[in-house]
Amino acid sequence: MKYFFLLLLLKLTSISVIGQVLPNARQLQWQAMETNLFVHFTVNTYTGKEWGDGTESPQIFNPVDFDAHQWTKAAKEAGFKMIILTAKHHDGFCLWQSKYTTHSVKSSPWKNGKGDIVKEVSDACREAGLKFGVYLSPWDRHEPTYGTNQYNDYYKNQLRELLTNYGEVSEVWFDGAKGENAKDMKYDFQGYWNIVRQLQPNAVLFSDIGPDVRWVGNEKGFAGETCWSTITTDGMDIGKADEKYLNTGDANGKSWITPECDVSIRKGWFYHESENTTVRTPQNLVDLYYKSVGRNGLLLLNIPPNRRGLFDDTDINAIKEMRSILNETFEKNLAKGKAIYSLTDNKLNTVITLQPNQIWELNFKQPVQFDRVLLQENIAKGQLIESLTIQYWDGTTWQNLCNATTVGYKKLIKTNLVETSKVRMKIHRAKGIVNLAEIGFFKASARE
Ligand code: FUL
Repeated sequence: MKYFFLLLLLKLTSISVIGQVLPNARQLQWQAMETNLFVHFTVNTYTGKEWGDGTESPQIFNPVDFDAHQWTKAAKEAGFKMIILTAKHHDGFCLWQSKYTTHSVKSSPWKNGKGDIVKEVSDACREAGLKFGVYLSPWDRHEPTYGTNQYNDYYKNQLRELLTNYGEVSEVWFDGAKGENAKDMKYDFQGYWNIVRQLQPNAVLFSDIGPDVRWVGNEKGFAGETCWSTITTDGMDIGKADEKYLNTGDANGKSWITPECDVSIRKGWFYHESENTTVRTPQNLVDLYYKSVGRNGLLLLNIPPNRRGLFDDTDINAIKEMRSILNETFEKNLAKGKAIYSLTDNKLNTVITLQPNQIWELNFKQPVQFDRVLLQENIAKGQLIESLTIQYWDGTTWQNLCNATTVGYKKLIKTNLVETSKVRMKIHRAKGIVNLAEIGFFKASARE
């Protein structure tokens, strides 16, 4: 009889895992980075445009004080883990010494045409212990073969150069934009991806619909309040995907493709002096963190270098202050030492399991004050939570603190400031037995 129950239990446990869509090691590592930097840099920095038309002279590209170490120092100090560089934007100008075109740094006055921005940035990232990624725009308004199928070969050749000559590349960003003059041409995305898998098997592939990570459906940097890592891409096209669907994902999606929330620290993606007043405040950046990382996404924040090739101090100070505020807010988890150790050890693979409708309670022993809640699932076992409620004890009765839908890698919830000695949580709906990895209660920094 005992064995019967044991077998039944094993069976139930495995049912909860069978059928779940799971992330692979590459995707798990990627999401744990949480915040990465995007860097948009090309001839647009010198023309004031957002989209170059390909007729710009390479002679205008001259970042006289360019220093990749200034970028990596800022990224590192502000806790960003990777820099993704626009090796080529829609204007077709290449920031590296490509063999396949002269429309590049080769024809610029910078370092007498001998410089290579991709090399300097990838080297500096390695030195600083940061990951390095590339954005290589398929849309190319300069290249004469663009619009014909021959262009796919040109693009693949350039991709091979970037993935062969610059050490480890950890992410490749495939933008879906396409020119009006390319109606009859099809980007060979599958062919591009095969090259990445072959040359950089650990690199994460971004496009609107994956295959590894997806677009979040807006350029404002926020994921849906309900945000599933799973989507079904059948019948979807890059450049034409349903933005709302990408934003919230799909509880029943067939593939694990977490959203990346790309957003610029300024109005535009490129540096324009006229937009110096649009740099986001640290508080605004903290809010973006809540709405991206805190909603099961990854924040990809763009900082465009200026004409001298440097990040502006305003931008650097904003990201540093953002990190300092986040560190202060999340420094002291009030559940530490009160909840079971595995829930506050910052490890996703040490968990407690919870059944839907089971009540989990935490006694702080003495009154504490908080206004932020953190939850994390062990996503290596899937994303399971669909809805939950947390309540606090006001001394007489249980009061609602917050409701939430999905959790996934991380859920951050802002609540009213409460003082209490007890909280309890009930998961109403879940796709199986939940692996709760972390729980936290915090008092926000006064600088938020
Ligand atoms: C878009 C581009 O058109 C923008 O210029 C920018 O690079 C953004 C990240 O992706 O599709």
